[in-house]
Amino acid sequence: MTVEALAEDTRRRRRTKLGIVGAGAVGATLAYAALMRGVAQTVSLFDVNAAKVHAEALDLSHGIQFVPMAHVEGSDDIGVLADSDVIVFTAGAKQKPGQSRLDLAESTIAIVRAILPRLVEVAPDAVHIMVTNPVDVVTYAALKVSGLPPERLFGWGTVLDSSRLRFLLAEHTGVAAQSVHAYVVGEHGDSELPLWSSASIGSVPLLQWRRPDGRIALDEEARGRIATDVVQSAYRVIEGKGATNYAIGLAATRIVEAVLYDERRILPVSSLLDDYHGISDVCLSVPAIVHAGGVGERVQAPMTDAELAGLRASADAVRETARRFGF
Ligand code: 6V0
Repeated sequence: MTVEALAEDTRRRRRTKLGIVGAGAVGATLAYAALMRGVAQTVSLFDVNAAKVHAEALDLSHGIQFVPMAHVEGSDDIGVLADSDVIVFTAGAKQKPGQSRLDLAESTIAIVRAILPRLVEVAPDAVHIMVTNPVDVVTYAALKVSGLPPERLFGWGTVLDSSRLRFLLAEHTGVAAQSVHAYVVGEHGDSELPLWSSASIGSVPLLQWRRPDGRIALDEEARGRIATDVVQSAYRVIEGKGATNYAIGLAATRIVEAVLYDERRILPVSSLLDDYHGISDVCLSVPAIVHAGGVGERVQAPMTDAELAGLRASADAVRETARRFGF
């Protein structure tokens, strides 16, 4: 990077404001990860639990000396999010052991109805990223409630699931997760599916990757086990510690950066589809270009007939839940 480019990058970071709705396990960890990476000049937290949001903001502020220049604020007044550039929505009930993400829909949709119009009022130019589960249904509901254009509001989707998939494939093949290129698409939930046919390790198609003894590394049995592991990952973390927070905090920070710095990264976010492989009018994760305006072009990933059938089934599952809640 040239000196001029570095200076411009620093200036941009100084002007930016990240707003976070919900200062729970996910919201507070996102704030922490964002501060560590120096994503924005101001990180603002809003939560209905005044004691909790003030305490989180204070705790984070006490560490400000050790991170790139930033300011943290927290309030139970939504005005604290005024003029945010990006707002990440994490308010909602926590997923309890044994509870599916769809079970959470009713309470979270009520929160969306109550808060979204106010958010649009205080931060009219923000890009909104939904994290609250069930994220695909919540994203669809939020679009309807807010009337925002579909590119300006999208869901965190399967970015974390894809990162879990890459971690497991990296473990299985003995290469770095950063060298694995693979996407989980569909619902962030039980009907999601990995796109095996287009995945690769380095420049080698994943299905052709061989072990040192020459055998194919990812036969059908191994792929099935890994796909199940990806879906079960969150449940296992929740069973052990009551919530998932670190990976989602890091992953959410990545997408915030893609928006704030107009990075045009391809990320599997959940957005409103319009004739994506023939699928329309449902929010679902597919690889898409994320930039300053929010979510851009959905990348037409090549799919086998079985993968396409899986994506269609996932779309039906999400649509059915949305319909159950009047959307
Ligand atoms: P948490 O720790 O219970 O925090 C939720 C916070 O939201 C609490 O502090 C509440 O006080 C607050 N809250 C509730 N209602 C409101 C409201 N009306 N206005 C403002 N704040 C409110 O939950 P956690 O942080 O663990 O999870 C939050 C949401 O993220 C849940 O829906 C999770 O299921 C979801 N996650 C989504 C993931 C994804 O990959 N999409 C991953 C992890 C969690």
